[in-house]
Amino acid sequence: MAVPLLLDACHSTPQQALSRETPTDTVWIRGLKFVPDTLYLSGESRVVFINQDMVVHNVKSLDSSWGSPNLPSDSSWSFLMQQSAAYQCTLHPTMRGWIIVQHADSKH
Ligand SMILES: [Cu+2]
Repeated sequence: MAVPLLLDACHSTPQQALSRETPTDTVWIRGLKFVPDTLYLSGESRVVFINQDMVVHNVKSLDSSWGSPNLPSDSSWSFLMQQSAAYQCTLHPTMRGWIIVQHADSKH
């Protein structure tokens, strides 16, 4: 009898708390491309990479400061982006993408 209430609470609150704290953006991996290849973030944001291809990909920054494990088809990986970065799939080095973190406190 208490179960429906519990489920309802789980469904509504954590989701809202998450989105208020950290905006989330998505980069799709499809057709041997990162889509969008350039992602603009207004401040620090969590980025989810979703591999929609039939082959394994990964996501690694060119300066090696962060990177995903190999991502099988239909899997995803997320990372909190704090600064701009260029990244690639090391399995397919022609696959390149860019994260641009725009900070609101930029000086004039
Ligand atoms: Cu790849």
